[in-house]
Amino acid sequence: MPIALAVSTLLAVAFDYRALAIAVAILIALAIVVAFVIRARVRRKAPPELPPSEARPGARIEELPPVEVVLPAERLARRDRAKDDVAAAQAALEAAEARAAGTPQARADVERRRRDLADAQRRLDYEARKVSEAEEKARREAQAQALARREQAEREARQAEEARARTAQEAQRTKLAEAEAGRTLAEGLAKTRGGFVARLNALLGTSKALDDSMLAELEEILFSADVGVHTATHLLESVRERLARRELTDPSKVKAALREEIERILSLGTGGPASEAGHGGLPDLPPGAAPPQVVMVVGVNGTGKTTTVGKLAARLGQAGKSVLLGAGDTFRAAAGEQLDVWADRAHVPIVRGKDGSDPGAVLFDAVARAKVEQIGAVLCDTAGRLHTKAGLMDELKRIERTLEKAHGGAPHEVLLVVDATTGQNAIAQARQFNDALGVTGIVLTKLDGTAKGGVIIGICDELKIPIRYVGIGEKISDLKPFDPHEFVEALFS
Ligand SMILES: Nc1nc2c(ncn2[C@@H]2O[C@H](COP(=O)(O)OP(=O)(O)OP(=O)(O)O)[C@@H](O)[C@H]2O)c(=O)[nH]1
Ligand SMILES: [Mg+2]
Repeated sequence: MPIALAVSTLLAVAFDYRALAIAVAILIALAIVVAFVIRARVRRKAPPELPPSEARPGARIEELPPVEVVLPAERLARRDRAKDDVAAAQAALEAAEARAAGTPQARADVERRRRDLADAQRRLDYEARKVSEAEEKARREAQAQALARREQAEREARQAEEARARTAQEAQRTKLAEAEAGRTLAEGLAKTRGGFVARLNALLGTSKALDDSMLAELEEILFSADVGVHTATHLLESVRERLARRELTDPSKVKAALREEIERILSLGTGGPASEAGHGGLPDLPPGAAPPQVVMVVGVNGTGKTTTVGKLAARLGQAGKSVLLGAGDTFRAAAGEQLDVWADRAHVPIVRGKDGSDPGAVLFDAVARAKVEQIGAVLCDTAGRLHTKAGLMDELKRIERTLEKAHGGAPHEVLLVVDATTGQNAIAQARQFNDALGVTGIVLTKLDGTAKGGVIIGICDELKIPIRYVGIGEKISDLKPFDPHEFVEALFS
């Protein structure tokens, strides 16, 4: 319009054809108005752009369950109305064509009806598309819901299955524990009780008079009781002193005095609170020390180190402590596998290295892992060695230093495992290991298999190192925290 006006004005100024310029301007303006009207009409009737149909991302068609789809009634009604409109427009067109008499007015009427029919058809296409899109969307949603319901049901079934498996496992474990229920301390000490203790009972359980021959026999029993010469002398002296003070008037009193003295000796070095209900067992970490508690298990070949590590892991685990095993015996072939089996039985993790690898490095890794995973205790198995071989003892010292590097203050416990069946040799071993490493506790194993259990009295008397546990069998529960009173009761009962 402004362009038309400008053109006519220019023409008028240039040629002074005023009337011509005005007419041209009016014609141009009219053409523009008509163009606008037509465009507006077309736009009003054109179906709007449709959004792309939605698809549920991630869902695979084959995993979607079949569903029934319910469409909104209003959407269907609109499509049906559009269908009716098409039919009506079609009928109107046909009527107009039939009426057409060749007049321009009739032709214009037919043209108009054709346009109406095209519009109605477009509208129907649009509504039909909307219906199928709505159908697709509703189907997807219903499928998604059905899928979610199915997944939920599967999840619940899985959880129920896991719970059933757990219960079965628990039952299995209980059965295993029952089957493995070790012997009592009294049963474990049966052989020792049948040895020197039985002889003591036979001698001192009589109503015979206390005379020199009885004392001579007592001396003979004590000296052959594997308690060691030093301790046997000590026990005899204590009896003689009390006899001299006339405190012991009959054999039963001598027996009671001996029991008392043995319990006193066994209590030496056991001072300080221990983690297992106050008697025996592994002591708690010193105040202020950060976990993990690192326990290094040492001893000569075959004393029961690996077995003790496994049994101890099970004990600590049952007491609620998290435990990790370090397979520091990389020397003996299959030592790692042996500890693996114990880790399985005790349900604790294990860090192993290759056979022949550096034991210090394996144990360093074990402690590092325990720190990262906040595990309460690391039990480090080591290769058995002769206490008389300096080179082998030096290797243990190196491992001890490595543990200290891995965790300040470690090892918190150096447990020496000694085999009770070796009798007096156990005392010699304990002395050598203590000199090299500073042993903090002793585990006396295989008490069940020997009458030489008296050695425990000699170890306590000579070395003053606390006995932490006693091993009384090969089963997982055959490791008992050492309680002097309980021990003496079991020995003399
Ligand atoms: N009867 C009995 N046997 C035990 C006891 N403790 C360990 N044993 C057995 O002693 C044998 C040796 O045990 P290990 O744990 O392999 O001994 P180790 O000290 O690790 O041996 P090395 O690694 O070769 O030095 C195994 O047959 C154990 O079952 C116990 O308290 N009583
Ligand atoms: Mg071993």
